[in-house]
Amino acid sequence: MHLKDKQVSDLIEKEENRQIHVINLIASENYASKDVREAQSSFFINKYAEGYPKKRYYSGCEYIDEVENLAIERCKSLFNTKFVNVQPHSGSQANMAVYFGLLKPKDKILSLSLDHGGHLTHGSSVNFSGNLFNFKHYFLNDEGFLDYSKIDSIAKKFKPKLIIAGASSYSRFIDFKKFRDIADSVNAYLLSDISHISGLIASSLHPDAIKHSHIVTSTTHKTLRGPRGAVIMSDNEDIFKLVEKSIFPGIQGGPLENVIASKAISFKEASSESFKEYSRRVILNSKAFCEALTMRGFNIVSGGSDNHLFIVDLRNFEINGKEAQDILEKYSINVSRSLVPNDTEKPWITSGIRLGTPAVSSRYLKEREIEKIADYIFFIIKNNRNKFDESLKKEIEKFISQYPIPDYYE
Ligand code: DSN
Repeated sequence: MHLKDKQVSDLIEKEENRQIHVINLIASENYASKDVREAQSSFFINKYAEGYPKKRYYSGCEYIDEVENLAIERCKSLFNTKFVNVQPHSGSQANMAVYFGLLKPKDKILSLSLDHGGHLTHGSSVNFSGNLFNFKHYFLNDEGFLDYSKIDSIAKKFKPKLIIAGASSYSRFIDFKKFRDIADSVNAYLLSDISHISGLIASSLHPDAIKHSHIVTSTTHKTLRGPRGAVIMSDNEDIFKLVEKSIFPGIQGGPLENVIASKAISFKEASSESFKEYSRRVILNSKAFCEALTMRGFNIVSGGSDNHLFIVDLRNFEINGKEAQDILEKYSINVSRSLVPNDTEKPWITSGIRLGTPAVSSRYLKEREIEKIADYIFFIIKNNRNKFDESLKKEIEKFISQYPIPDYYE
């Protein structure tokens, strides 16, 4: 991309070059197609369209309405659901819209604890959610799995108005039906936040959430491989209407229609057979990665993965999550530090790292290459106190740049 503004143009070029030469294991990142990228820089960027299709506060919205309706219809068909809002700018705003639409400040919410894999917007004390609502958390059991009978007994005592199923660092299948049964037994709403796993659900490779939930939120840029943004889905019209009103006029102004155009493209891409094949590869790679790291002495929380990510508990390697993230970054491997269950380190430090396979699978890496990456990680972490090895960094960059970032996925 060449812009007239040379300073910005240079930075864009540098970032492209960085992405080409980095092994990206950040579980929440991916490579959107060229169509998804380019629709964001289209003329839709110029348009104000507060409101919804056919109910806008501005004139000139005929094509905006068409593109937003197209995104809605494609999303409905992809997830087999009745009502969709494609306007949330982010997963955080989608969750905020649900809380504000269905609850009052100080209402009780039950969710997964942050150090066991939850999310900031699921009640962290440093987030609006934890400040405005009364959260209680459930935890993983000692084996690193969700314990549904424990969640049920906490729900019975706490009597929340809303239960959140969903995580940002949980490597196992989530049984949304069991969550719904628990929610029904205490007369609570069930919000399923499928931000991480929505691409796998769309590919029918993870148990469904939509039909079991009152309301569902998801980002669009993780396993779904679309633009940065989010959607809200529901099969219940009354609940959906409350949440829709909460997005606009409740918390957002003008929708980003250029991003909505990109969302429409990504929903079509995700409904293809090749996307299903891609999702299958994501999971196979994640399982292969866990095995390869386990063989090299790493401890994986819960012992493995059913989805696109997993958490490595680094305590037996005597390195914390931040140190591991920093040293791997020096060798052009991107990971995210992660709390492990019952972590004694602060969230800025952590005792683990989260690894994910959505991005490397988009570059068509398979088990053999994953094993090689596991070797690199083992070698770098084991020798982290040694002198920096420039030739190893060059080798890693050469290795990953043999797998181009695709413009299109066939
Ligand atoms: N930042 C995202 C993640 O990495 O999981 C969640 O918001």
